Amino acid sequence: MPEKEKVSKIIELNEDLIENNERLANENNQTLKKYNIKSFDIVGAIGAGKTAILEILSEKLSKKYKILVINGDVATRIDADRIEQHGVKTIQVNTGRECALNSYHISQVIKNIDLKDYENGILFIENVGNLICPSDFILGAESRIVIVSITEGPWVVRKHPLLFKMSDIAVINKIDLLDIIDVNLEEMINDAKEINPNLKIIATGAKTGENISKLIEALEL
Ligand SMILES: Nc1nc2c(ncn2[C@@H]2O[C@H](COP(=O)(O)OP(=O)(O)OP(=O)(O)O)[C@@H](O)[C@H]2O)c(=O)[nH]1
Ligand SMILES: [Mg+2]
Repeated sequence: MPEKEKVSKIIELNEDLIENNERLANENNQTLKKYNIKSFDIVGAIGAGKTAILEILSEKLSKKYKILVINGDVATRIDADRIEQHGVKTIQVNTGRECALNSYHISQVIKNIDLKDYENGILFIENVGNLICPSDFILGAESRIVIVSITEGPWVVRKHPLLFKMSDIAVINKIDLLDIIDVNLEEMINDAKEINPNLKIIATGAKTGENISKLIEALEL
């Protein structure tokens, strides 16, 4: 096959993949809505604090809501175990060579559990730590939260516009380290606003608990 045809075949395959993913994501969304489950897809850089934030949210919200966390991780269930220590049920999905969850993973999980157990509750999905791969694969959650931290450098927002465009809430975490890391938080916030003027942006310190209540407000929980 000539090189040009090969390339267009690959593009076609990719488009099919994304289209199929979207179709299944819509089905997931409908299923979750049927049970009135509020769902959040949490994406972000490796080590930005996704699990740390989920630990605090689990602690603060589990008395008010039934909560399920789906943890995407390449190989381990370290994050799921951390979250379970806060009395919240988790389901681990190991993605192996895949650098993001996709809607098939989520559909398999929600098909194999009794969603009635989480009726009127919350589903948090922690995606695999990655700022690139998840942008192509929506999961069917109601809202997407992107989490970065100041330790990824002052340009982390600007360098990953797609995820910020596709998200509803942006969290800039680890602000307890502002004194020792040379970044301008205002500039990072402005970068995010410029990319997506509709974003709700919260700067948090998961270690200290700073602004977690603002995040809960932004999540409307
Ligand atoms: N100082 C400080 N450390 C934090 C904060 N949030 C998380 N950490 C630390 O950063 C490290 C990574 O945090 P995780 O919560 O595992 O990050 P993650 O985004 O879930 O990481 P992956 O799932 O591996 O992508 C841990 O050692 C946390 O204790 C924070 O707000 N401030
Ligand atoms: Mg994690």
